[in-house]
Amino acid sequence: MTTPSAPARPLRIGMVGYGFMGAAHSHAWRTAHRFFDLPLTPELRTLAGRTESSLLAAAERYGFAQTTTRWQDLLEDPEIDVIDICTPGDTHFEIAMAALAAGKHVLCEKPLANSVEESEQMTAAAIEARAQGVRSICGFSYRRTPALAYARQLVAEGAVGEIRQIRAQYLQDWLSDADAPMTWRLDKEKAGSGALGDIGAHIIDLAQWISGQRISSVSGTLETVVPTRPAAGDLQGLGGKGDTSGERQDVTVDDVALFTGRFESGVLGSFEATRMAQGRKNAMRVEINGSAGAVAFDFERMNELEIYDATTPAGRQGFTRVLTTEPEHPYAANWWPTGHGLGYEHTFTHQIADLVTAIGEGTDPSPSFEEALQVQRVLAAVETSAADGSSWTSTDPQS
Ligand code: SOE
Repeated sequence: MTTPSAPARPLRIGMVGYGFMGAAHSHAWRTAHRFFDLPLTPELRTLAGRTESSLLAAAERYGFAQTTTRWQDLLEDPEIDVIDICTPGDTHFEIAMAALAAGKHVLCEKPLANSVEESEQMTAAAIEARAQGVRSICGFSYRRTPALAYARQLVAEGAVGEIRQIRAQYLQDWLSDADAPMTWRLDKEKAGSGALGDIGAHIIDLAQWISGQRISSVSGTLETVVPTRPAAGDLQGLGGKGDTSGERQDVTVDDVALFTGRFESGVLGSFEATRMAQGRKNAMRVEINGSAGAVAFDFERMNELEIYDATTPAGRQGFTRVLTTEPEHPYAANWWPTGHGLGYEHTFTHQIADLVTAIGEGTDPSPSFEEALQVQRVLAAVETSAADGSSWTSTDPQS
């Protein structure tokens, strides 16, 4: 009889929050080392949250060894290496700052914080901590979708030629029902903004990452389509059914965010983020049109990338649907045989695999807090522009 070789040194995780993102992250921490060769083996040590009963149930389900209702306990535990922040945006600043000061590696959900000021301080703290070998990353998990990572590769290789236009949409419909109940995602104090920061942040990050260019100015409009919602109700997934016989509360964020962005090179991009797009469940779409071709992606078909080669002879031109499940595609070789697709959860597993590799190898993972701060600047500029009648607004901190 033979026994498997000893596991790599442990990397102990303390997580704050256990909602949708807590579930996605803990799944990733549990599985990453089973599919990727990692220098360290993640261990789910302590889960922190406010409500003891649901916290205990979540810890059991997700596989954490222990729980605490004080997130500060995670920082005081010398055995915890990483603080994973899966809470609403209004708590990111305090937890991340304390974690970095305590010398813990930090994974912080997106958007980085609820304001540029907080993001700037978090970034400064992350840069300082980096000098001590402390790593930090912001959870723009969609970067780890094989098709999107492949799109970036193609664009960098020049497959689309010079970029002419960028088009990005993030369409969901879980707020289409005017009687879906209030949630923290509709409260500006907690979430910072609405569709703009929740899902618009993803397409801003992706458009900048895939094109390799920053957005330097924006002109935008924000709209709250349903101004009040039932205060209570039955939350199912993200939306659900509100109690229409009771009190209604004000929605203090946008339901729809539309903006035009100008990239550093002068290229124009159009952006749409909405949770009101009836029928669109998680249609996160990015299209890059260049002088020599184009790439187009839709998360509702996440295992495919459409590639257009304008140099193909006329009559045979058209988008080619490439199944990005092959060993040649980013991350795919670690999973299933040819053609067997991946899902939403794998993007998080890839994020953890990359983060653990960076921690183990002593390198800096991306998206860094600097990159997340740039996204935050775009979000803030869109809000300023919208408040100012869609005026063109710079994302440059000096302007
Ligand atoms: C809700 O719109 C949400 O859960 C976002 O908060 C996530 O970032 C996105 O991945 C899925 O949709």
